Amino acid sequence: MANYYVHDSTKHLTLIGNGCANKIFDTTLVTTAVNRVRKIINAVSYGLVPDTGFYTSTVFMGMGQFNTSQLNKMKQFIDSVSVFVAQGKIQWKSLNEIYEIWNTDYKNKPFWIQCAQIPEVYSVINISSIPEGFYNEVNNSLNMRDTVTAYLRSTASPYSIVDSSKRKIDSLTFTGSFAFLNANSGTYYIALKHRNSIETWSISGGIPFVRPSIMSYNFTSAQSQAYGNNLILKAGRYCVYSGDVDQDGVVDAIDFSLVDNHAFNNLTGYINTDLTGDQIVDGSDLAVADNNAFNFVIKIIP
Ligand SMILES: [Ca+2]
Ligand SMILES: [Ca+2]
Repeated sequence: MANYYVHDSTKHLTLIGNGCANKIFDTTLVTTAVNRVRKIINAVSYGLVPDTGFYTSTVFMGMGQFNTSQLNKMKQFIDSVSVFVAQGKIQWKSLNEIYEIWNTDYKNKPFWIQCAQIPEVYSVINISSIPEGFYNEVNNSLNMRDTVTAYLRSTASPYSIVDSSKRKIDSLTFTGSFAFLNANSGTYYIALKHRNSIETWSISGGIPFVRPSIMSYNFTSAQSQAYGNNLILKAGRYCVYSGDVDQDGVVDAIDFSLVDNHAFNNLTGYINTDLTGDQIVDGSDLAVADNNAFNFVIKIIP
């Protein structure tokens, strides 16, 4: 076994296999070991830990304790995580393969995390929302995935912020999984903020929230899903109003002039005046701002 632990001091590898370790003893329940794997998969998928690298996890038995009972547990563990392997969420790698990933694709660095650092108790709301300008009616998709911040707010004045979560809304499902670490069970408003949309709150009176659980809320299914019915219908889907470039809660001549200026200068890229999400500021963005300014679109909150 010793060879597996030899470190080549001429290579820049200094750390390997130091992820959340699963030690399987005679007394260890297989479900405990499997749940450890499930926890880190969930934490990655909900953005609670970084998803820009990979987590190496060692699964092993105590030295000198290799016996039939442990061998059987190891087999059960391997069978139990095969569902995650099939989903592409985990992979079996040799130490050599992990080293090669580290060596040839340095930007995808392995993370180091203790089992105890993986968040365990939190709630998730799968929130569906469409920024009006980003919605491509022909493809029934968003022109880009973009980041939205969801706040949980008290239903009693002054409607203070209880928790928040930032996720990308998927361009095909119009949904993001927002994890909330702090909020206790109760009734809250969801307040959605997006970089160039009108801030939009959930249905009057708030929504029930259970910790821990997985819930969903859909801002696209009906106009009444937003406080004050503050949504616009576009090709059968309700969208949050676009055009609040300066994020002051109103779409007006100031937003229009910001878009106008950038359109005149042919600006491109990830900029807030791109109301359609196609990375270009032009007449189509102006049309959205113009229309919503003309219609006095404002945020409507309790
Ligand atoms: Ca504005
Ligand atoms: Ca655009």
